[in-house]
Amino acid sequence: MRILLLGGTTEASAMAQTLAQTGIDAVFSYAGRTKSPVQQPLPQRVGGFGGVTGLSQYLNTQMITHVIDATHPFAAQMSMNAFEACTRARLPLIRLERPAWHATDADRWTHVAQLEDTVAALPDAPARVFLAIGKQHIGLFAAKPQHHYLLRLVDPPQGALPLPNTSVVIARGPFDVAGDTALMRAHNVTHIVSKNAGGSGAQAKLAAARALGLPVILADRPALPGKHVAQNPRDVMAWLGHVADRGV
Ligand code: 3Y8
Ligand code: NAP
Repeated sequence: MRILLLGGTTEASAMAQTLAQTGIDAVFSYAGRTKSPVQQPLPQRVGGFGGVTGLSQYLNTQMITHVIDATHPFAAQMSMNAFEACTRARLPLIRLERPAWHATDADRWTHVAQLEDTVAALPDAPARVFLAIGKQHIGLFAAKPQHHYLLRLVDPPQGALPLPNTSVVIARGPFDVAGDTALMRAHNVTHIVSKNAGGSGAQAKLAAARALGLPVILADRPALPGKHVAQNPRDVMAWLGHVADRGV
């Protein structure tokens, strides 16, 4: 058994710990989005594979027997490529994914179908918007330059930002409620934009918004292919054991 673990999330790091403890032959894969990703307890590779073709070649040359897709729920391209490559190679694939967040009565959430729709959900009158969505999609908000945007990024931005009126915070999660509440107060935030990432690493801002009575615009996650989905490393290990029994 030789496992490819597609990582980049808290769940992937927990999965890596479990695999390392069991001594199963596995390799951890990062996209290379950040300058210095967290070191994992497994051999790791960094960078894209080169689409489905590149991933298929990797699976073959590295003699991978199972793929665990523990990428972020919004890392849809990687998940689609993994599904396509594993289907072609007839390799077992499971997605390790955390449940979506659900509002309580105390929350002021507006759900939109996808990240691109969050812009239209912002008001026209100037506001102070906490864009807690990372770096890759902030260009969407150039359509509403009248707002002040608080950006939280993992690494300092290279070059000019696509928005005229910003404050930038460089921080890597997981985040806590006290920190996110203080951050929103310090920047007089009036609106929060977030992905429905689920999990614990990015949840603090929702609790902070609830405490401050602030509205949250939440993008639903994209639909992903594949029928095997687990919500914790233990279920993935059971699936591995099960699949191994069938001699797959
Ligand atoms: C490169 C690996 C671990 C994993 C930690 C989780 C928790 C902290 C919260 C906010 C939201 C956001 C962002 C976020 C969180 C965890 C997890 C998570 C959100 C690292 C990491 C990589 C990335 C990539 C990065 C994206 C960005 C998204 C920031 C490491 C730290 C906003 C997602 O600058 C960039 O280009 C950043 C790109 C993809 C989303 C985007 O579109 O910009 N994650 N995040 C992974 C790789 O190279 O393969 O550097 O150590 C991992 C984590 N980020 O092991 O504990 O599991 O979700 N990551 C979102 O949820 O909306 C921050 O600020 O409130
Ligand atoms: P994406 O849009 O789904 O993927 C874009 C391309 O990045 C993929 O086609 C692949 O390149 C490469 N890639 C993505 N994840 C990879 C991995 N784990 N190992 C190797 N290559 C990978 O992905 P993304 O949203 O940019 O996310 C990139 C990384 O950040 C992932 O590890 C993800 O788990 C992590 N992350 C993302 C978010 C988010 O909000 N999207 C949040 C937290 C963490 P090739 O086509 O060349 O193979």
